[in-house]
Amino acid sequence: MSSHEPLHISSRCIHGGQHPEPMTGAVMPPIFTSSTFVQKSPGVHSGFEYSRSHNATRFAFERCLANLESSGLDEETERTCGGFAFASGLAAIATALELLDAGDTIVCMDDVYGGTNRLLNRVRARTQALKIIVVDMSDLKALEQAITQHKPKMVWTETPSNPMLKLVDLAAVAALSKAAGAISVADNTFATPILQRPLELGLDIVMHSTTKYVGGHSDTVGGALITGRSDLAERLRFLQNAIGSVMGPFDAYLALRGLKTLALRMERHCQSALRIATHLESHPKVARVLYPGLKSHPHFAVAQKQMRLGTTPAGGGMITIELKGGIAESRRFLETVHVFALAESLGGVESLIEHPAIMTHASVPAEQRAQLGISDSLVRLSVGIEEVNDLIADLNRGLDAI
Ligand code: P1T
Repeated sequence: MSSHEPLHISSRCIHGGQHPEPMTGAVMPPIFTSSTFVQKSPGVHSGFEYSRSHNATRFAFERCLANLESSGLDEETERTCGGFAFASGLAAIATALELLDAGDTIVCMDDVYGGTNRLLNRVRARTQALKIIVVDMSDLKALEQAITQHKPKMVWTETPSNPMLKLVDLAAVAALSKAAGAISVADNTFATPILQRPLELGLDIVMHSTTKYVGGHSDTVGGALITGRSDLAERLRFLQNAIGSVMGPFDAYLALRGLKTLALRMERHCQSALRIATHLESHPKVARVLYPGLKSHPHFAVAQKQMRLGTTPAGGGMITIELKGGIAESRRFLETVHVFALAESLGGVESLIEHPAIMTHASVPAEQRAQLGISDSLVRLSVGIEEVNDLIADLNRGLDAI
């Protein structure tokens, strides 16, 4: 089913880029485990040679995600598909960075997943001599100035950002990058294509940790890149195969299965997160609530414009709070809650909670963490799809223990 058919996004989760399996008519693609494919004569084959390069289960997932992100390149022909699946989110990021040459400059959002920060500053600055300019892109003037001054080859953004949930105006990032001849990339892990589709706003590449909402069940690790530009699709297809950090067929099966319910899950994540954020905002033990769906969020206007469930603005499933107190209070709170599991990661059906300074963002230098506001009293919540009153009761119990 192609993107030319005017299906709603929730139907595209199920049908986007999908066709019955040609031999049996199976509605879901089988898990193709074969590492290699027989040839009639050297170089004469059915389009499938070797599973790193060609895997039909992975292709089905790549086409569906390409369709959801409005790539326009989601037909069942390997040459044109605009979706690429990797062994992890970081493997996807690492492959995207290979679009750059040694010594190039990248302008990067200041608040990004700790692993993204680590890969750029502690690996690629050394091995690829990348010059990394860090900017708070919620300030468009600062972004414009950085682009003018440093002439980057790539602009890397993340919105909502991890863990401070800052919002970046994607249409503005796309326009500024394009004018400067830079490739623009948006990490869309937190919003998912249900809430925001960066390619429709002019971005060149979308990145996902499919470990999170896309997979949705905390049972697979994966990543993806999606583009609507056929020149970049060709280069990414080459790099995906040449570097080889591909998603395996079992993970592709789980990720595709996860996509089927993405729209349904996001609706519930958003509803419950808004209820919880509103509740926490008036709780005496909570100093500050950051949630893009609350009027008090500093970038509420961008959220209203950019993140939507259908036509209704929506804030997503992630909430970051600052507790009153320090590390002792944070520990007591996190040790007491039990419906929220204390664990890294996010975006699964189960609610997760974590301490960014000690857990997901420990690899960010302390000075940069302090600048960003990643303090000892900061806690990040991934609101799952359990009954919301159970979640509120659990958080109340934790806050009572402080
Ligand atoms: O973990 P991996 O699949 O390699 O994805 C990395 C990644 C990239 N981008 C964002 C926005 C992410 O949140 C992540 C992974 N994040 C966590 C594990 C976390 O708990 O924040």
